[in-house]
Amino acid sequence: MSTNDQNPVHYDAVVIGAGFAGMYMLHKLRQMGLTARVYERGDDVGGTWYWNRYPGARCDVESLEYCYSFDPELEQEWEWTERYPGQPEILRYAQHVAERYDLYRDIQFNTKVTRAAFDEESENWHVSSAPSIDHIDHNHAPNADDTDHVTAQYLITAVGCLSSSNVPDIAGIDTFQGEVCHTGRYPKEGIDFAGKRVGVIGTGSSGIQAIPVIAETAEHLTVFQRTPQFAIPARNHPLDPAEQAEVKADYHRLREQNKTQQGALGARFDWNEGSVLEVEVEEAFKEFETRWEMGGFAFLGAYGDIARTPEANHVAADFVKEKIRETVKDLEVADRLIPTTYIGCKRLVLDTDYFVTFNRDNVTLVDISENVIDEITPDGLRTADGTSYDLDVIVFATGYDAMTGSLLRINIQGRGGLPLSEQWYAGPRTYLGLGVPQFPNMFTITGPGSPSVLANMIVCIEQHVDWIGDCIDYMQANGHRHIEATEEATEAWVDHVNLVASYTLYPTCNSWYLGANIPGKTRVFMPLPGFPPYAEKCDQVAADGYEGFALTG
Ligand code: N01
Repeated sequence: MSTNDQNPVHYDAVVIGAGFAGMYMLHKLRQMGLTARVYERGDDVGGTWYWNRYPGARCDVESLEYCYSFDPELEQEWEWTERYPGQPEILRYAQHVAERYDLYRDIQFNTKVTRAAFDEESENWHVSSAPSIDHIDHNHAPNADDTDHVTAQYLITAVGCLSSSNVPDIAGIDTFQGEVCHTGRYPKEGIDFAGKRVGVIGTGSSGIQAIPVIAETAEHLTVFQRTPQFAIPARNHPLDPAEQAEVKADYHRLREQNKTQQGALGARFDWNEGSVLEVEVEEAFKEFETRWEMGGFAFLGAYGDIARTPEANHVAADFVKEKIRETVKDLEVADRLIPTTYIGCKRLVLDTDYFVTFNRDNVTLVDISENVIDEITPDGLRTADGTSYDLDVIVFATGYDAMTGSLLRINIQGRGGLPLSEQWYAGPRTYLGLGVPQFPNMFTITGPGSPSVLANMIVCIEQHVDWIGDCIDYMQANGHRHIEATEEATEAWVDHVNLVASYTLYPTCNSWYLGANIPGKTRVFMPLPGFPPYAEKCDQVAADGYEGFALTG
């Protein structure tokens, strides 16, 4: 629907993003009898799973837990095929959901929201959008005349925490004559690596998943590593139909049990609360070995203090370091692959054949921690020591401007034209990760200050969408037109997030949780560890008439 400045169409809500958050939000708003328009940069639903089509892309949360629970029929009818869902299967699931609930008709694809401003006179959000120029096909030319304007009472951001790609500003990047891509903007048609010299820059979750698969066909793969990462085997496998049936027979129980877990996942694993420091190292290693064979995040559940206590963390880290040394034949290469951070301090990666890939003759590891990439050249790249690497393809697996990047690249203005970038100049400030002072009726699904990336994202999305729906219901029932987080509650919440994080080892390394991966980004811990107390707090706030929010109108 195209509208203009003079006569904008009005909706109850505008939702930005048609990933899992935006889709469920739209469904919820419709169930409540509200009108909504969803804007999406891509040409289909799926969000992160629409964009991340790189080889090996797979979720690290198990299929049976990484799916909606809001409709028992949906969770019963969808059959997952593998322990962890691969990108194509998750995208099919998202498309199935969009079709099943007839969501497509209210989603405007290939469109990016450029500006959203709260107008104090009309007391509505004014939202401008334009054709997306960076959508995956790169075939939609921008046209300023195409700009759409609509108004809405509520602005709901569902932009994802990891969707603003970080492509490092390396000299000469535009001169490269070969193919170049970022894992988070991977071309739909794919890339044929056969017979090519490929360079992958970055060894986080995306790089670690892509590297073994690319190595299988590339003539030569050079991995440019700035920081080595801990990785645990995922042990993906076809999903046993009997296991799936067993879970589905009592799905509700698993969902409820997951909500009692710190990460809102993995309730089927045994999470041991004991200390690794109270057992002999041999016994601890035996336990780690069992969990290593099991695969997945169960490894971290071996002992309760791994994420909190440096000495406990060292024991778990030593186990994984030993595994790396056992796996990688060239000891010098093994040494370069061994992380020096606490395990789990950066997001723990689940891998499939990552370390063993470095035994292949066609794979080279280049340490760029000090010997940085100086320049990208027409034929490849050159590192600071003067070595040139001839490449046909460069894959940036360099991550994201996480949690805030996707919000700040939209020109969002609150009361008095206050830009969100100004409100957040010293780092993101939210109340509950849901509301921002001076930005009335704006809700940020899985925003900074909520567990989001530290927990099962689908559980976090459902919890936020349900909370927002209840909140809007409450406002309508009580004749309120506005809700706005107070400064005091926000101040206290930001302090709380920092305090909780300080009890963990998370803030000790240069991770994207802290914004440390983006040059110049304010260093502040953005997500809140611990789903259960957070959900309880949100419930309490609602039960107390939205304590910490000002309700007016
Ligand atoms: O990004 P990352 P990602 N020059 O930021 C390096 C989720 N995810 O896309 O560590 C050279 O983790 C950077 O080095 P350093 C998951 O939550 C989930 O891999 O900053 N190198 C790092 O090695 C994950 O944590 C899944 O020193 C540069 C890498 O690039 C999050 O997304 C799959 C550089 C970036 O790693 C992000 O993962 C994929 C530069 N200028 C992603 N800048 C699953 O579900 C950055 N790097 C399994």
